[in-house]
Amino acid sequence: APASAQSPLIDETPAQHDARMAWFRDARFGMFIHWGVYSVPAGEYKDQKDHAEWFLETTRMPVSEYEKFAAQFNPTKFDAHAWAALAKRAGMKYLVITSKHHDGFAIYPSALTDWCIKDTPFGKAGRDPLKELAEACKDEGIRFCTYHSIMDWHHPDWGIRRAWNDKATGTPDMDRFDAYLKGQVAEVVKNYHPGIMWFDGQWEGPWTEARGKDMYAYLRKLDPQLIINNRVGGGTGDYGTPEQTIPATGFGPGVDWESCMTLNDHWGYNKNDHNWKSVTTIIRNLVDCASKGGNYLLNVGPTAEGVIPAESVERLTKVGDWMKVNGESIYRTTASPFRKTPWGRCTRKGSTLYLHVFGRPEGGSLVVPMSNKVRKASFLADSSLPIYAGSQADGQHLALPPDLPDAEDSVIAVTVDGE
Ligand code: FUL
Repeated sequence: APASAQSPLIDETPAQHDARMAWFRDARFGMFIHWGVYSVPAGEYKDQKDHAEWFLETTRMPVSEYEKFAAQFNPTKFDAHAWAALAKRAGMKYLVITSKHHDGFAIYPSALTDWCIKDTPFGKAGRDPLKELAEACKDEGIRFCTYHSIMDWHHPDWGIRRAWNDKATGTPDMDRFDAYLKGQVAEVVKNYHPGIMWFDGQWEGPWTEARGKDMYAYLRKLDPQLIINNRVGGGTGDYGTPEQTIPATGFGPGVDWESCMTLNDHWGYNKNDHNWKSVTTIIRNLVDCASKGGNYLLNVGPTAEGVIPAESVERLTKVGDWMKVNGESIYRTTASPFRKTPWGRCTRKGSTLYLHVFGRPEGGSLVVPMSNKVRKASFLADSSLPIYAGSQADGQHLALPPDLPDAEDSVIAVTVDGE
């Protein structure tokens, strides 16, 4: 669903809207974290190996059984600073962690339910993952954000009661549920100050359009600077959220969006999933998003011990190496002035274009489809490499050296004449 360029629900001038969205637009790259009691079974149930954060729903385990995972959730290796530092090392500017997923379990001590970290050995030892991570993010200069599911398979008042919810009694009451959810997101906003409230699970019937609009307005009143994604319900929200895909041409001018994607094939930790994306794929996906005016939110699924899988760390570190050299072609950029080309992508910052060369064109001549003449062109990775530019009928031709500096994406900063 397209996000509205501007929320109709809150009095906000276009300038105020731009100011509120500014950090998000500048950031371009963030870390998604799916972490909860489902990390304990790590995807396995009986002889099945493909479960993850949907464990309760896909196994149909009785809620009373599922609740027992809480007693095993003791992430003694959790180091909030290491997580925030990894995001920073990767070149990410924000992170979004699940304060509650569809199973209803809150990863922070909620005053409104016992189905939360309070019920785990970790919580009983006085630890609060959200508090620790929010503080670590502040120290590392990473914007802290939260994902909070609307749908709740555990709560007795969620309007579609699962048959395997053997704990729930009475009749579901969505007004009561709405009040509970508002109470929880208010806890999160007041105690941890997220930059984004990333809603999800709004699609089930009992959550209406009216409730979505009301929730949006409620949260914006609580924190006027808060950014809310477009999964709050009612088609409202500040930005679009394509999932596991990058839109062919973006969302058009003035509409913000963010593609979220897994690093392997699951969001929550699955110990049998070894289908990791390559560093090249990750970098090119990030560039693809930026070239169309969007962000890339890349997921990690930590273990129940609190460890981000080594395969994720390894890849993110390598992406960070590329970002150290080429970050200026990503942060604070806007969409490419022209459609994607056979050789790669383009991002833009004022009169500077960044040409992202994924592959050296045959013959070594890069055609940039624009009439503006090239004033200056040089590789970010090695400014000593010569690039010869000339104007022809189909655009500007750049003659590239035989070897490009970067196998994943060699970036050429180009200054052009005119608008
Ligand atoms: C989906 C959820 O159902 C998945 O579990 C995951 O959180 C993804 C980001 O959004 O809609």
